[in-house]
Amino acid sequence: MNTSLLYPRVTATRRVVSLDGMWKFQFDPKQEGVAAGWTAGLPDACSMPVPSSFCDIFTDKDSREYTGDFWYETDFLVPGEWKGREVVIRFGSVTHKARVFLNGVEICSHVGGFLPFNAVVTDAVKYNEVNHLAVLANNELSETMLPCGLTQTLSNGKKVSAPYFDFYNYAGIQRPVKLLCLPKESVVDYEVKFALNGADADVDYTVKTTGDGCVGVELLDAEGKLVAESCGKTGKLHVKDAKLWNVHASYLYKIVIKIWNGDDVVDEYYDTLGIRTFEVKGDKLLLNGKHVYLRGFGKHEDSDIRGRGLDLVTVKRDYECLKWVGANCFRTSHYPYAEEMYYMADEEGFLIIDETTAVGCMESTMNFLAANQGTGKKAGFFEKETTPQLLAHHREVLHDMITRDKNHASVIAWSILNEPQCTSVGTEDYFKNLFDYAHELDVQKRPRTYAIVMMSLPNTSRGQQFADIISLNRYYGWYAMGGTGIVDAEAAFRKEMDGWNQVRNGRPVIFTEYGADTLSSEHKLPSVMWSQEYQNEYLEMNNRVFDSYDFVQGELMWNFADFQTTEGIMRVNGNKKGAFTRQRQPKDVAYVLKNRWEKLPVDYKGDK
Ligand code: CKX
Repeated sequence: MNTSLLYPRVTATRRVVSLDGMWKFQFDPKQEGVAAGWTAGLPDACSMPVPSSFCDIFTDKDSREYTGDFWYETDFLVPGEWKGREVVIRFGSVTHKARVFLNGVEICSHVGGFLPFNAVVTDAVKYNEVNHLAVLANNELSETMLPCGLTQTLSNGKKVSAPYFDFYNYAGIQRPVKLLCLPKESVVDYEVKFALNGADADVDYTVKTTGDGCVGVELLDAEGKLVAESCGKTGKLHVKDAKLWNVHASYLYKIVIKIWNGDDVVDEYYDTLGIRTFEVKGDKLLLNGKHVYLRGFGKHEDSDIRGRGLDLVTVKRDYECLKWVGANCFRTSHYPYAEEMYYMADEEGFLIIDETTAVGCMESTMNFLAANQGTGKKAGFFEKETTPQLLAHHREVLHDMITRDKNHASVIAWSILNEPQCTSVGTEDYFKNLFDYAHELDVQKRPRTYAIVMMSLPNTSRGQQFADIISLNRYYGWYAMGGTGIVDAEAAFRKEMDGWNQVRNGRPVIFTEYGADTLSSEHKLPSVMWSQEYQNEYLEMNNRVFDSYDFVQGELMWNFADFQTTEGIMRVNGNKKGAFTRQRQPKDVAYVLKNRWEKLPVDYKGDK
């Protein structure tokens, strides 16, 4: 069992071969594949690119909306020189469930569609020969798995997804697949925490390995010069005149970890490392001890045709747009993103609020709007017979997300849930368990938060007491009091903010969502809802409110770009709250944001 979630790297002791490309693919609506021997070869397969979501590639609706079991297969050769070493197939993500078979033998299974897992195939591979890899995946939603939803059966017998969340249930092998060759004794994980002492910094590290060999750790600067070294599985690297990682001014060191056997290097792993501290102090957010005001978006991994499949062109374009508009932060709503996104944030100096897949934790009526929110009366989502199962899965997701992402300088906070039903008593045990676990897992003790749905108010919201940052998703002027009602929306918004001020106990408040659906085709003077003019007016009203409360320390608009959802009367072929279109072109509101965010000082509302 190799549980290492380290990002794959080629070093003197490690090899990485990409298995991405055109694979074979077949739906299995009758779940007959295993019994019928499909692990040896799919009987009626078509081609399918990996990574990608299969859905939007097809031109017929049954295929796009397909819900159930589906198969992928490919062949690959394992070099003979790899004999005696550990051979692993690393999946960046398979949405939502996977069973992996190599040469007909079941190797492992995995639940959860947005984090990596390893299939250790050391004993199942044939060297210098072609190996046959088959993956049985499933994209059904349930209430015991994240994200939550239902799987329904239509009268024609076809299954469909009924998400409790507002994004399309894209599925497939959506992130890269890599074949790894590792030494038997290898680095499994490492973690770091930082302390700044005047101009210097201390990096406390812990390394996990599979054996007892001597561990040595080196820190190189951006020019490759050794600046600190230490030995042992735990230790301290003292960095003189440390160059700190900062917003839009990143500086990345390289950490090199080696396992030694006498003079021989048994394993070597390296990673990039930004030195920085991040903390909540009173109602301020401090990066390297200096105040920072967050501005940016909630995002999605979502683009035309590719769906949620990793597309580096889109990743790069998104960062270009984020820089252009003056953003410094985004939330990985509503799942951990592909690792490439975090490495680029480290490089570009962006701040990330890293979110688990806990979205849809409410029984909803229209994908995302719950009937019983805010009443505090009905039995809650976390008081079901199945809650223990959900909690166990949620803990696994939190564990793997923090394990995978904890060393990124860009990651400043953990968002443990998005818009859960959180007005009933059961919320508290569920939340406490996870919020405590996040602190246990993260040596840097990053602040923990969750995005609070608009119907959970200061006096009805249970669970907010566990958050280090209060994150609000608010839609005054859109879902509540929209159109001409926007005049009253502002007053109602302010009243609620006064309420949060009463219960926030000195903590900062940020907005993790605010936004208005807007069609890029619509202009209207005077404005109407859905027009670009209305989106601007909506934003101006929200900005006025944000600016008048000092404890508001961040604004992440919903959403960075228009994105796909399931079809329905509330959506025009997707959610249109983007500042950019789905094709990443600016709507008018992007210029309003740019104008504001470029003028706001980094330490806006900091201590004078
Ligand atoms: N928040 C009333 C979660 C997001 C949705 C967003 C929306 C909701 C609002 C909840 O995933 O897209 O409706 O635009």
